Amino acid sequence: MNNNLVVLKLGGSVITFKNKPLSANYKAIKNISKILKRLTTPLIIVHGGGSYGHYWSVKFDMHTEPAKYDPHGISTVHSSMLTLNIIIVDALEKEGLNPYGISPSTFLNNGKPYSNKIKELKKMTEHNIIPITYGDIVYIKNNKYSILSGDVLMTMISRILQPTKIIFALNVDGLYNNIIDKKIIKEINFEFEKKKQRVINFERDLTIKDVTGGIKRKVEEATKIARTGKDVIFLNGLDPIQIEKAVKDKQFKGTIFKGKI
Ligand code: IP8
Repeated sequence: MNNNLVVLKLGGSVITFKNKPLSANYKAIKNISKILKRLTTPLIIVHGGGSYGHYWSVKFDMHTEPAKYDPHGISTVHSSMLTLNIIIVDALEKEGLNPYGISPSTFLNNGKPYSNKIKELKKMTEHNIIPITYGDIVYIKNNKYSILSGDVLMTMISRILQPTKIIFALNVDGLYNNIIDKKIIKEINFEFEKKKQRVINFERDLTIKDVTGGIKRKVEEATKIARTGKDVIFLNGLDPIQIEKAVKDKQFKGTIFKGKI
């Protein structure tokens, strides 16, 4: 089935300055928006929390395990994510695109993916809308909430919609095989996984802790998606021409997790 659909995760380290609380990287967001304007493929965007959601999640001690968190913390984390979502929506609108921000709570039922709702995202893209969802604090059940990472949302969306391209935009060029010579691993396959080679990246997250697990979580989710048979691409969102190249099947700088069932 050719779905002709791109799902793009904009990492928090690309769209915000993670070492400065509540600071969006407007320039990076604008540069990405300009590139997205040049694409014609239906697109769904997921974005991370960066110095918005992660900052407040740490302050209120909120995590990815469902628990009865401080209601003020729940409200604060969620509203900070709405603020960041609006910044991205505004930037895309300025480029003449038609973004539509959606809270990820919409896709959950008792904390589980609600596939009919996720399928609606695809329908929206067929009529020139770009749905933009994000990592957030979400209601699970029995007064319990949890932080849902945008990386986990990528897996949920990819499993249900089977996109043609699944891209994680990071603040580095891809995954490196070691920290000294900084050589990008071009392709990761299951043989690679078996060797348990270490992958190291350079997300410089000096002040704000990443409550959803940073690069480790991304690698885990990319591996889960690759197991469904889909390739997953890691590239540098601060060099957004790489997004255009990847979408247009041109050679790009980055890492591909080869899909294999
Ligand atoms: O940055 C986390 O989303 P992520 C969202 O995609 C919050 O892991 C609220 C911390």
